[in-house]
Amino acid sequence: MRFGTPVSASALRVQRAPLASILDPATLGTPPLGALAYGQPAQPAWVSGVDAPLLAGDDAMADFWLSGGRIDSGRSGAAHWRTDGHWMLGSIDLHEDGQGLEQASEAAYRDLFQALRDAGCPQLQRVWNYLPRINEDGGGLERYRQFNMGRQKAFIDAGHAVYEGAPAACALGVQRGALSIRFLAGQRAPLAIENPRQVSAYRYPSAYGPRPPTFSRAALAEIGDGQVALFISGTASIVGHATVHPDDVAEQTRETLRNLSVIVQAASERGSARYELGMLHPVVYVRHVADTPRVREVLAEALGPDADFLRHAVYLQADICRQDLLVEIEAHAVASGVLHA
Ligand code: 3EB
Repeated sequence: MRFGTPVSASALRVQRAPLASILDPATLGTPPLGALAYGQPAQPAWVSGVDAPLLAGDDAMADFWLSGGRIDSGRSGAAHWRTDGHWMLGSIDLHEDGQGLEQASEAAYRDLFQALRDAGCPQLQRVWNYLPRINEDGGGLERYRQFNMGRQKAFIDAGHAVYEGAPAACALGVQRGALSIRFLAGQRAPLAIENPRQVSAYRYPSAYGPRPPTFSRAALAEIGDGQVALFISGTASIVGHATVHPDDVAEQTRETLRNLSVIVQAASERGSARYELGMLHPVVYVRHVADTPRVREVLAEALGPDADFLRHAVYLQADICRQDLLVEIEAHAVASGVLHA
């Protein structure tokens, strides 16, 4: 395969392709802005690995982020980043080294915000968070809840929105390794989208932890050449603020699809770009490997066996941020249009 490059210098593109396609330099002209490789360690320096096991024998896939300009790279504390002057892609892998996950998360996000300043891309568009042992106790508080405390503190200290206007994000649990954060930033603040079926995560009651999570359900960003990107955060079987169908992976998958449909519809009302489930490039995270066939089956029943959604999907094993959640889906899509002013 060959990567399409953006028409204008300030534009951004994203393409999902087999990771192997980058190992053949003939197919790759100049290296992209960066890539997220699912289920694989980072290969060239511009690739960030998402260290969650691939499911069901799929080929290793990656999302390649392509931009028009000349690329500079840099480092801000633990954050490594690449920018073309318009867009940046960064990654942080921070070992806790006994400091506790709250402190490590605060430190990681402090470096993330420093990276945005150093690279000259002040507006966070999308964040991918991977936490080792996310549901384990971290000394009286679940580790995901510790992460939420450190993350929110760092957002506040950096002057970034923790309620309306928070970036789209996902937060998954991995078995081992470092706290891993991947992030995309640009020049203009994206338009945050909420899900009318769900309480905004940043308004979750304190029963879910002393500090709420800092993310919007989705975000829309004009990415140049008349295209608008939709970034959908990790989406699960939550209605209001409660987990529904706690012990039923099939029903959780159906509920997650309902939430995705509602987000796609809400996003289509915020500009002239029209989104449909079939346009999404999803990552499906399954807590129990043994549930994978059932999740695939339910998606095929709901969407049709040849659905584009299924053709585009990457399946990974990961823990979800609540013990009772068995599946979570995040996605992006790109469509022609402009945002409403
Ligand atoms: C939820 O809806 C499920 O902490 O950044 C989804 C997406 C979830 C992002 C985050 C958490 C996060 O609350 C969990």
